[in-house]
Amino acid sequence: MRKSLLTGLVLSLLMGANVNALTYFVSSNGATVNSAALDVGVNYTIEVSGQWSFHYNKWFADAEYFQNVTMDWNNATEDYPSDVPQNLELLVDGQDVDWLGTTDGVNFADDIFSPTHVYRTYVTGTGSAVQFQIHDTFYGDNSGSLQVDVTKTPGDAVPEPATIFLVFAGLAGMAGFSRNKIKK
Ligand SMILES: [Ca+2]
Ligand SMILES: [Ca+2]
Ligand SMILES: [Ca+2]
Repeated sequence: MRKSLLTGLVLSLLMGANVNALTYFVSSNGATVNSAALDVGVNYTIEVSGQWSFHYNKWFADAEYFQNVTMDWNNATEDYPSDVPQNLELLVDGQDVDWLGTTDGVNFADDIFSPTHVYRTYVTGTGSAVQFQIHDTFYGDNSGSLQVDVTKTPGDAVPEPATIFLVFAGLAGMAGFSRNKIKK
């Protein structure tokens, strides 16, 4: 039992060191989704696409904007109310994100509504997973999900020796842990 647990931990560590491109689907039912562990010091692009609906398919929202009173995207609203910026959007690690929008699919910038509903943000890996969740005050009338793609940002150098060292440090730590448990 302990051996299989240890094997699982080792495997997840090794797999975490090889995150290149991962796709997740985050439901509008409020469930949280954890990514694989992101490599320490490596820069990742998080790209979100799609839209989900609230109030029984009357209104739609994407990662950052949502439809307001006219029930169409011509009246896309970024933050409402302004003091609750996390309302109706995709949170990362429980926090509101200034999702970068695009009108040409190439350049991404803050405070831009994406007609294609594609948004990006950038994070640096810490060795841990990042968590995604669609935030709402009432989930019972929602449907749909957002697609989240996590990829290594092109052109960034990968600190392989540091990553390998961390994996071995983790293995050594676990070996010490299991030895101590056996002694008791
Ligand atoms: Ca928003
Ligand atoms: Ca936001
Ligand atoms: Ca709702």
